[in-house]
Amino acid sequence: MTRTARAYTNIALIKYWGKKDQQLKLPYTNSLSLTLDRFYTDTKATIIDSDQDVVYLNNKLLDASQNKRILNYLTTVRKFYSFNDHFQIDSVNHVPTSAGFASSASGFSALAAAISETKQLNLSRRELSILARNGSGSASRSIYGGFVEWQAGHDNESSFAVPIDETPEIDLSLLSVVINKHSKKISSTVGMENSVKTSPFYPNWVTLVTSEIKEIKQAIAQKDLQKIGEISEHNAMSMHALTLSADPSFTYFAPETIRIIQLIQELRQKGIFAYATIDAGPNVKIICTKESLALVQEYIEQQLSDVTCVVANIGPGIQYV
Ligand code: 2P0
Repeated sequence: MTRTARAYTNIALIKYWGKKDQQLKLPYTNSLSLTLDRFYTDTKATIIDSDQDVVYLNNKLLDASQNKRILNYLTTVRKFYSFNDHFQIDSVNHVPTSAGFASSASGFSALAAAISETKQLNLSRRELSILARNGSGSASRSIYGGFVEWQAGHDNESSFAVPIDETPEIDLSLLSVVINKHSKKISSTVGMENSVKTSPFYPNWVTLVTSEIKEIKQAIAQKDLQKIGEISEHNAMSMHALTLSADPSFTYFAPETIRIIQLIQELRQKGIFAYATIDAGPNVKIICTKESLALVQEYIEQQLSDVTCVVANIGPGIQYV
């Protein structure tokens, strides 16, 4: 019987922001993430007697406009491994949009693993990471648990994630602060492309990431929480500086995003451990310790009424259930 693949989402501490190859999703820089335990996607692939794939997401059949990206991906996978089978994909997302995380990382990671399982491709985790990357860049990292580095590479075979520490004994929790009023967002694919093409600071970003990756890996090895927090926050702010300095300028920040950044600075002044990281959206993820978590959540909820807080801890790599 075919097993269902389960992949967890991840949060980048050193962000992936810019591709040198759009088709293969080869990034300009390495990136580094933490896999989370609360949010995951379960995906099963069944071979069907048809010349078309069908995709069910959360038990609903997707129509042509909704599943285009997944169908293109399945075509790519067939080409890679030279087979002609078509699939019924059953995917259930346990990444509620209300938790403020994108589901493409866990989604394409679970899909790559589900196809590998059904077709008995016997892929190594490195090969799975490559396959997942072709669906969505950040999915390459969700193959592994804990701290994970995606090595940029220079072609399809050399761009994959590697585990840094899959079960780190480190006192880190993540508080996702979701801003309930949302404006329409620019997809990360488009946002990063505009940043690469038009921000005068893009070459500096590449240099910065190279040094911050080295520094954060050292901090992880030394379990230096404060350093991990400082580097992560600086890296996230630098990524968002690329959007502001693009032409035309754009931002993922909402007014509440700035407010939360200020609150985090106030918390630090009070001696409470809290550092911000922000992806391609207005929500703020706060890196906390187990001790600071409740204090941080209480402070944020006191100051802001229309936000939802969700807690996640360090999570595992790909699993089969
Ligand atoms: C990251 N993000 O490292 C960065 C930080 C968002 C901000 O990876 O175009 O959905 O499918 O490769 O993986 C989101 O981008 O983009 C992302 P594609 P993806 O997590």
